[in-house]
Amino acid sequence: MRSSVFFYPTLRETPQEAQIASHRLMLRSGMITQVTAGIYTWLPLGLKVLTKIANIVREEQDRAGSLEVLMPTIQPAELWEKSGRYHDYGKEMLRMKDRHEREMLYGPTAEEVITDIFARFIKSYRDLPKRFYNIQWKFRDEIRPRFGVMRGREFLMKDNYSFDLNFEGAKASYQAMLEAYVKTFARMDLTAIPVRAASGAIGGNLSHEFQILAETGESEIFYDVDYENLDVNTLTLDRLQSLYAAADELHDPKNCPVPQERLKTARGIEVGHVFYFGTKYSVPLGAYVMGPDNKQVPVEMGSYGIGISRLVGAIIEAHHNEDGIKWPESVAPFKVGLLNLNVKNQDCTRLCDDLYTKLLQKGVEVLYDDRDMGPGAKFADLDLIGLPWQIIIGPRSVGSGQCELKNRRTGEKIELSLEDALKRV
Ligand code: P5A
Repeated sequence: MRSSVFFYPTLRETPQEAQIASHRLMLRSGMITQVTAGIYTWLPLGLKVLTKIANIVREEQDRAGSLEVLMPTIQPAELWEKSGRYHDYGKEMLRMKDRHEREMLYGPTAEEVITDIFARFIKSYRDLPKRFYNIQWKFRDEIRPRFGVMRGREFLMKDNYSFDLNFEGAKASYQAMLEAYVKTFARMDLTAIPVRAASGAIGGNLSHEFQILAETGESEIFYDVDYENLDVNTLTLDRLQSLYAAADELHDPKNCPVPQERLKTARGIEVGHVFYFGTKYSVPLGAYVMGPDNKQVPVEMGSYGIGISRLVGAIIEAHHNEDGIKWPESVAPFKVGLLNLNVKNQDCTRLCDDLYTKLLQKGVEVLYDDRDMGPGAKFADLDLIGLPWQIIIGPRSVGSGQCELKNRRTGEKIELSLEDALKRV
């Protein structure tokens, strides 16, 4: 992609409303722009990252044996009246009426919709277990939308719903999701700590939040220092239950099982939340199956969320410096930034064009800064948007055949031949 064709309206000044780094950097790099409070347009650069994150989440959900569906954003109130949540949900739910005066809502989550689908199509224990997920926009009319995409009103969520015959099965589903989550976050260069959490509006009695440690995080968490040596790759539900880590609402200093000297407290960003809630939705919505003993039983359910749009902000909080973002390669909008220091110099431009073509032929995602601008502004933009690799070519490269390769993460710069640069990236 050529910068002259692309659209990423970068800002030099820090926008007034942005209080945390990720919000500032997303606005300054032209990834998003606000439409109204808590509602954003994803511009081309931001959308590329959002899509990459969604695809990693999708791959790991598929790998964990879940089936993707796409449920609507608009739901009928009727389903929520059955589960009893229509009145309980309160002002966070955006309600509306259609032309026939039927009450509708913009879905804040989809337990009711998916349970209804299950109830209509699945009748036998032989079809269990089943896990369905979708990646869809949700709306919650948050009192205080803030920090950009971190706490939006409209946000993109991956929500998965599991259906099992009994508690043992539901536990296995919960475990499968824990494993999928650990892998998903690791692929984005994030360490997410699973902590016990209150189940709130979703309900149930077993719930964990996945928290990314960050000073600007909205949640306070408490954990045993042993947690820091936890090998998340071999995480089991039993191990998790035996170790103490809790979200703020659940932490009780009087009954805390961890001695003071081992208890740590930190701030975190909740990027995922998993729930087991048994038959809370299956009973009122009629999701029963015929069991092996020929008796009808309500299915055991859980639901599992990941804040996909929030993750964009969380990754930036974890990976940036004062100059800009430092994208992990797996989610970077482009892998390489190719910077032409002097577009008026025809020989220099020929070298750049040639390398650009070769990179494209190799399937490397590259943003080629071919704009007629001073080098200072170009360097600043490239650091700001945070592509993992920068290749800098100037008039001096014409004689020497050398260019500069910079690793955005480490800041390391090396001089090397154009061919070697091509090989390296
Ligand atoms: C689990 C999936 C649920 O809604 N039902 C379906 C369950 N859980 S949750 O914890 O309420 O939300 C799941 C994740 O969505 C993100 N999230 C948000 N992201 C941005 N802005 C918001 N206002 C917002 N609210 C929730 C969080 O990452 C949360 O863990």
